[in-house]
Amino acid sequence: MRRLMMRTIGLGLVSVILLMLAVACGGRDGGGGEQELAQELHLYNWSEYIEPQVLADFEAEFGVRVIEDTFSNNEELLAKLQAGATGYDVIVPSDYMVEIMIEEGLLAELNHANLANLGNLDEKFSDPPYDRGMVHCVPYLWGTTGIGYNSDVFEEEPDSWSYLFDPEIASQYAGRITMLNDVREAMSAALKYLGYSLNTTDEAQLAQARDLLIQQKAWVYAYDTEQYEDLLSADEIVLAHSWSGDIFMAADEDERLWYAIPQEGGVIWADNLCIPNTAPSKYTAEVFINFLLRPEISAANSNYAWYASPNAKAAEFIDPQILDEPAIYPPSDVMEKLEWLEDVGDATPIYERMWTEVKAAGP
Ligand code: N2P
Repeated sequence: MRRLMMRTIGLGLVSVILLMLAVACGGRDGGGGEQELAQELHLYNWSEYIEPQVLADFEAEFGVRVIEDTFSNNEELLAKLQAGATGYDVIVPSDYMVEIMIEEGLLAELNHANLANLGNLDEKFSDPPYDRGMVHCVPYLWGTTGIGYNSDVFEEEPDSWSYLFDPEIASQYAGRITMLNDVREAMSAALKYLGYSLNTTDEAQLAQARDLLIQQKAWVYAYDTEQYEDLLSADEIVLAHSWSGDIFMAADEDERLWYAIPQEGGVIWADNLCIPNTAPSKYTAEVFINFLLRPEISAANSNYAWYASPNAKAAEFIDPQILDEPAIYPPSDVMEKLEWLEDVGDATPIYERMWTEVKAAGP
């Protein structure tokens, strides 16, 4: 009898502990139980990369205020997290940077139970090589890197990296060229011009790319990732190493502007919605990401930023001008010439050193 009583008390204790654990897990956004939305969501994003009305709609529907802060390249985002920034709920790194952040243990795993709209994604994007099974991130928008230009200035489309690097051509536009302020992008442009892979880890090839970028400084107005389209429109520059959508977005206001994917090929990239493992409100971040996966919402962001969408269900809501533009959704023969950036591992410090040398060199 006494043994039976002890066993009953024992079992009772186990149940109480299990119940407490369940409540604790539920409260921590992970368990699928009742979860509360935070009052604020902190988004760390690229500039002009989300339709402001989308943020207003999210705020109105969920009562969560979105506070957005912007970064200018992947390395700035990484440095911020490495320095211990803990306030961000959602960040938007590119493909190769997702790989690095996973490796460094900076990202939380997503609870797919809170992401019912994941099925809206195109199959081609739903199992990315840098994050198999979308364990950590959800693709947001994708695009290419090429050359933005003022079409009044060029009789023929400047669709070659030689416009930026060949001394005979680039010198004609001295002081009127910008390059992306982005280590992997700038090195990629130079590497492609030289005929190398943009993921090379060969130090001699990287040194050649560095030397080319240093030689080019004589004609470069600025290294910039945020205002080059405005500089084009203001006639400060005529050629800009560019991300596709930024130019098309500006071309909507100034029809002289256009964008070319260089014949030699260039970068194809995808940016992703991820949650840092220090996020104050992981559940709210997942609700936000799921909202962005709605077809109309996803399309609204493409229509605003002029980037291609990985969301198959969004297509019917995307402006045909965007869907039918071969420089936004490139045909397969162009796609074949494009290369994804990958984490270059041990070569990363070599890229960083070369880039520092470029920045430090005199014009
Ligand atoms: C938006 C910048 C595009 C992001 N202004 C490039 N990965």
